[in-house]
Amino acid sequence: MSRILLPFLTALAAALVAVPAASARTVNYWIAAKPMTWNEIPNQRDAIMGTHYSPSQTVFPTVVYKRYTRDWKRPLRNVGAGTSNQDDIPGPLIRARVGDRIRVHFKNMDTVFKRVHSMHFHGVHYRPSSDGAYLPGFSGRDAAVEPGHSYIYTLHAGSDSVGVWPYHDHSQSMEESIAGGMYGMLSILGPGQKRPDREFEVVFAPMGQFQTIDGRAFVGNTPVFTSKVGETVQWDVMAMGSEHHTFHVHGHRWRAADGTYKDTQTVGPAETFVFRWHEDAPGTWLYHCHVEAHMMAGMIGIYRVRR
Ligand SMILES: [Cu+2]
Repeated sequence: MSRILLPFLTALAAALVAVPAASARTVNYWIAAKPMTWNEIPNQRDAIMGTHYSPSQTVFPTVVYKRYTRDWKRPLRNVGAGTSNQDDIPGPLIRARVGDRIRVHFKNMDTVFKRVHSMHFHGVHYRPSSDGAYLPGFSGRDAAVEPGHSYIYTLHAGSDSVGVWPYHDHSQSMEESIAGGMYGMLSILGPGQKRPDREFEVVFAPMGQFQTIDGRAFVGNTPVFTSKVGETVQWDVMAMGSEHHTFHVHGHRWRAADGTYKDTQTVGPAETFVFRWHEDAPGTWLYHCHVEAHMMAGMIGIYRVRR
C-alpha cells in the first residue's frame, strides 16, 4: 500500500464509521389471518350508563391478524410488554427503525369464511409485488392470498417512514375484514430515537352497532393503559372505517406538530398521529373519542398512572 494512499484510506474508514450508516438490519414478523370468536363487550355492560347487553348482541365470528412464532406453531401476543391489557385487535405492532428491511411472513389461516386476504402497509417503501392491494389485471398473489397459502411482503423503512402508520387487508374481502378488526400499526423510530417506556395503541373503529377502541366497547372492556410517574409515554392513535374521531385524554396535554398544546386531536380513516409526554399526573383518568355519539356507543376507556 502506498504511503499516500494508506492515510487517505484510514481517514475514509474513520469517516464511514463516524457517519451512522443506514442499518442493514432485517426485522421479521410472522402474521396470520386467524379466524376467532370475538366478544366486543366481554363484561356485557356499559358501566357508566348501567346498560346490559346480551352475548347475542356482542359476540360474533371474525378474522384477525395474529402474531406467530417463525414456524407458525405457537401464537404470540400481538401487544408488547407495557402496552395494553388487551390482545388480538389491533394486529401485531410492527416495530422497526429507519434503515431496516422488514419482512412480513403472512399466512392465511381463514378456514372459517374461506376468504382471500392480504396485508397492505402505509408509510414504508416497497415494490408493487408487496403492495397487497387487489387490482384486477395488475396485482399478483400479494393481493389475494388464498386460505392455507402464504406470502412474504418485503418493506423498507426510509427516512420518510418515521412515525406510526396503518396496515390493513386490501384484498377483495377488505370491507368485511376491516369491519371485523383486520388492521394494525407500524411504529418506526428515527435514527438514534429511543423507544418510549410505554407505547399505547388506540384504534378507533366501528364494529357492528358499537364504536370500539381496539375492538372493544365501554369502560371495563376497552384497554386499560397503565404507566408510572416519570415514564415516557407514547400514544399511537389511528382511525379505521368511514368516520372521523376526536382523541382526548383527561388531565394531560401534548405538543402538536405546529408547537401548540392540545388535549384533543382529530383523526380520520387510515390517518394516524403519534405523540409523547413525560408522565407527571398520577391518578385514574379517562381517554375517549370526543364525538359524543361515539363515546356513548363505547369509545371510552381508562388510563391509570401510578406514583
Ligand atoms: Cu369517534
